[in-house]
Amino acid sequence: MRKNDLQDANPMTNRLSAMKPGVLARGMHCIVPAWFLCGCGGVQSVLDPRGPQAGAIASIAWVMFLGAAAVLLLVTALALYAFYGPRSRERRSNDNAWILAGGIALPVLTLSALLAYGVHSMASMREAAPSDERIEIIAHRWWWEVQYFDENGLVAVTANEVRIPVATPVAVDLRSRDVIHSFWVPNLAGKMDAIPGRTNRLILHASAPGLFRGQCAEYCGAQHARMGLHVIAQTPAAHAEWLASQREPARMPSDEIAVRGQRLFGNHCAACHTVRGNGAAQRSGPDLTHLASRRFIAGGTLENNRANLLNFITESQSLKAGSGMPSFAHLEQDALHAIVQYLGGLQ
Ligand code: HEC
Ligand SMILES: [Cu+2]
Repeated sequence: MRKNDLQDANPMTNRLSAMKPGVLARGMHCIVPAWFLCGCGGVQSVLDPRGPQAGAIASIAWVMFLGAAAVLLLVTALALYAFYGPRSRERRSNDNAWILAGGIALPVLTLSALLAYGVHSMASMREAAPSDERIEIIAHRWWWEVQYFDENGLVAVTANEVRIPVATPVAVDLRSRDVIHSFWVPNLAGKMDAIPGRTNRLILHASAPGLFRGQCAEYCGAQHARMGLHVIAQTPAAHAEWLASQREPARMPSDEIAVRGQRLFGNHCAACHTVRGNGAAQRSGPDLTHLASRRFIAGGTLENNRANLLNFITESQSLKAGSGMPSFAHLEQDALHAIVQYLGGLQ
């Protein structure tokens, strides 16, 4: 496993590993204060909600945390009083009253209040979404297939990148092709499992435009850690424009090298990939029709640029060992360049 690849794509790992090991170890010895964790805010953090669903979850977390802290303080104060308080027999109060009040009434009241609050907040998370537009996400080991539907059916297919219009609740139906995965974009919503043979619905709702990282949250095999994704929330106008361009078939290659790349792609790659309009229509790997319009490849772990594309095609089995993408190190350099030239043109 090459450490640097992960660090490049995940600023959180970057920040953690940038700290000296001693600092991290010392941090673990004391109880890590909540604000220390907030320091990791922003990228993939539940403490930095960017939509109503994630906001409700963050509020529940804070209320539970403060409630638990208040109970801890009360119990600690009582324990200190018992140890160090006045000892005279006369001041001893009625033991049974203490047990009834502190052991039964108090927990029943506080826990019921927290439960009622939690159930109420959960209900507010089940927002209704417009039914004619939805997204279907199919989890694969170890990448995410993303299908966009409108009222007439399937519109476009992408991978590892989910685009949604801002300020609109979007229904996401989750399925799995192989084992149980879990879809989690902490800044926007809670976790939802993707289970083979089942469809689970989740609502994604971002209140402002942005790029939000997500991660498979259920251990699903060797490359589970490299099964990331990004959600891009954009203005409704930009979203409509983007969707219209994704709807189109792939661009035909214009220069000679890319034409050669297309032919090589047909020989070596079309058995697993779709490039709509160019003949390739297999689905065991990501749809590459508009590959060049995506920000990341390989489960959100590598930025999408020519160097990384070339690297991934030749070394996929060392970058993402065990994945369904074979390494193509045996191809000639100019053949690889032609393929990358072709892929780079798939806007
Ligand atoms: C045996 C099936 C198979 C063949 C053949 C294959 N691929 Fe793949 N490819 C995959 C799978 C599966 C993935 C997803 C890997 C992952 O991220 O876990 C993938 C991922 C990719 C990606 C990254 C896409 C993304 O959005 O993350 C690119 C680019 C790619 N393949 C290009 C190629 C090229 C070019 C060839 C031919 C030289 C090729 N593939 C041949 C199965 C295949
Ligand atoms: Cu997974």
